[in-house]
Amino acid sequence: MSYEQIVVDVRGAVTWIRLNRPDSLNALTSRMSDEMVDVVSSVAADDAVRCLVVTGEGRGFSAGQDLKEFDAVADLDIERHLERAYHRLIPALVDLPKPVVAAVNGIAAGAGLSLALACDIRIASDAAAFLQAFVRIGLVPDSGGTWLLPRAVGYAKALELSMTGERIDAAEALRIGLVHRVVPADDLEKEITTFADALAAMPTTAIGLLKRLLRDAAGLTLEEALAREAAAQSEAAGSHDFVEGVAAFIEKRPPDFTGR
Ligand code: LHQ
Repeated sequence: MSYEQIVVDVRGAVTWIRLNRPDSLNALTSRMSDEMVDVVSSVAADDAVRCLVVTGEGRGFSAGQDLKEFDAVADLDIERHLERAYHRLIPALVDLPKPVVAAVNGIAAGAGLSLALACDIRIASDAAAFLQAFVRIGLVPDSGGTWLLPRAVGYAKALELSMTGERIDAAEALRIGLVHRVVPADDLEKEITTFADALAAMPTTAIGLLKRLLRDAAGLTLEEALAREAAAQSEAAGSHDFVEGVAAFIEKRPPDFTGR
């Protein structure tokens, strides 16, 4: 597939997706969503890729659904549209068994915020801002917004942000746990590069497994969670990286993980 609305950049073991519709603050179209799903499935299939970064070109991360994409919103089959676009894209990122980092360079609104939330780690520029924009246009959160936001900031804050559609800045996003770190805008690329390279050098199999464990644990009893942990631990313990991790510890040297 050739990409028209995103730029894909492979830098060593890290693949970068850059949303590339800066004039509309990277508002999401069906085409853009298809392109991202295509990259994520390639990343999933390629052992050489051990981290994915998602960022935006220009002053926006993503302003959410492109509200100008449809001829007439009143005639839109919204359920079908959501299923076709977001119900493929959001799970593809959440379920990707590799670390995914959002480099939130600017505003993240509506489905654009869901996109950031579907990434495992969010590092924001101090110029970023966030809004659960749906209610401002008479909609409810979609694209995973009801599932992802409370997991990041807790139920009470998620309800407040969803009900008010309030815009918050990067400092407030950090305070409530919506992002993991805030860095000066000029340093974002450098900071993300360092962080993503470090994640890509980690034991990728274990990271993929622990992502799934944590995603699922909230709905389980303790006994069920223990059973899932034990099954995943058997898988992790079967990896070369487990053998290497223990050997490196005993030999008092840094581990050389391969992701396998
Ligand atoms: C945009 C957009 C945009 C198109 C800025 N679309 N052009 C799913 C299924 C189906 C339908 C509906 O939705 C969904 C899920 C959702 O994501 S719903 C939420 C959709 N997003 C929004 O409602 C956010 C709309 N945008 C805004 O409120 C503002 O643009 C924000 C607060 C994001 C940024 O404000 P400013 O920094 O003041 O920028 P701006 O408003 O001047 O925007 C710059 C340009 O980007 C402008 O174009 P223009 O040609 O006038 O320069 C906007 O029209 C365009 N743009 N968001 N979502």
